[in-house]
This record gives sequence, C-alpha cells and structure tokens, in this order.
Amino acid sequence: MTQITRNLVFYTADTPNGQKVSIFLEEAGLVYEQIDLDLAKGDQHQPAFLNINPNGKIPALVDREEGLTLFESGAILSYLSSKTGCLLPSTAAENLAVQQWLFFQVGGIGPMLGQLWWFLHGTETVNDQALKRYQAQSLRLYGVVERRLSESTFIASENYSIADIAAFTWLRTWEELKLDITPYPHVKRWLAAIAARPAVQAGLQASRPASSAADSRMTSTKE
Ligand SMILES: N[C@@H](CCC(=O)N[C@@H](CS)C(=O)NCC(=O)O)C(=O)O
Repeated sequence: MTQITRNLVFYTADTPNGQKVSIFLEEAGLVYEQIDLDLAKGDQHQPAFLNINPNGKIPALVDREEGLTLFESGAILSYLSSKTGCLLPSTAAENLAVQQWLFFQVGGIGPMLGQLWWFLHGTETVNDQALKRYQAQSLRLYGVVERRLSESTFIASENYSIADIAAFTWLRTWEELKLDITPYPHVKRWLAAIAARPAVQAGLQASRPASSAADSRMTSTKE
C-alpha cells in the first residue's frame, strides 16, 4: 500500500463517534489520512495513541499544518467547521444553538445510547434494571429531539449543521438498540433526509476499515 503524507490525520473506528467526523470530512471535501483503530484489540490503549488522546478513545485528529492534536468528536467537528467554513453558522445566535445541541448530543445522546448498546450487546450478563434505565433514557432523548424537530427543519436551526451530523450517527442506530421509533415521525423524517445526502453516504462508507482482513491497525488515504 502506498503511504502518502497528509496534513490531516484522522484516528477512528467504525462507530457513531468516528462516523460523525468521517461525514464532516466528506461534507467539506477534505483530503486526509485515516488510521483505523481496532477497539476490540485495544489499539486505543496503546501508549502511542494515548499521546494523541489521553482518554484512550476515538475519534482523534492531528492537523500537521497547525501543529494541533484534538480529541472529543464535538471539539473536532467545531474545529473543522471553523477551519474550513463548511456548515459554519451565519450568526452568533445560530452558532450558540449549534453548540448547545452538539453538547446535548455528546453529553446526553451518546452516553445513554452507548450504555444501552453495551447492556444489549457488549456484556454476556443480562441486567434488566440497566436495560430498563437506558431504554427509558434513550427514548426520552428521542422525545426531546422529536419535539425540537416538530418546530425546526434541523436540530439547531433551519440549516443542516454539525449538530445534525453528531446526533444522526447515534439516532440512526435505533434498530440495533431494539428501540421502537414509531412515535417519533419527525425524527424519522430527519433521519431519512440526512441519510440521503451523498456526503453522509460517503462518510459512512469511508468509516469502514480499508480491509477487514488486515491485522491490527491499518492506514488508508481518503480523498
Ligand atoms: N465523548 C467522546 C466519546 C468517544 C467514545 O466513546 N469513543 C468510543 C467509540 S464510539 C471508543 O473509543 N471506545 C473505546 C473504549 O472505550 O475503549 C467523543 O464524543 O469523542
């Protein structure tokens, strides 16, 4: 495989938090180098990666041009949007709304749906109390988004934003999470609209490791 040096190096895995950044990179048409971490094998705990993200989680981004290393998907999305001007809100009020809904995703939707996934698929022990709690919390959050989308085309405003990208990669997983989203027609309308965007489809595709047969970590260049 030819290795080409790129200014943007993106550390990821094919999960909702990684997919958010993949989608943005495609929306912005950025050229980047992708390093796929095998989370099951523990690549995220290797010292070399902990130097990039001391929290040992994907996604992380290195911008060689700026000499910058960033972790936390919300921070990466905000950084890339400011750097490129892509999906940048046009007013201070809209920017605040985007940040508010982005934080809501990172602090609420991600942890609750993530825990639900874990208690459904990540552990062999069935814990009914935990399942009940995370199912209830997840559905509550779908309800919050439903109410918001009943009054607004997109989550933060009438414009598609990084807050939509962030929430989309999580809320699209309802089937895997065994959730019934029939009571949330606005969420369904919004999921379908975002899924139809070519950059979203390209981002989800780019998020898949270059070769599932390869051992350990793989490098590929996306452009
Ligand atoms: N708040 C973080 C969450 C990152 C996160 O939880 N990443 C998961 C994958 S979706 C991960 O790296 N898990 C591996 C581990 O916890 O060992 C963000 O939004 O970037």
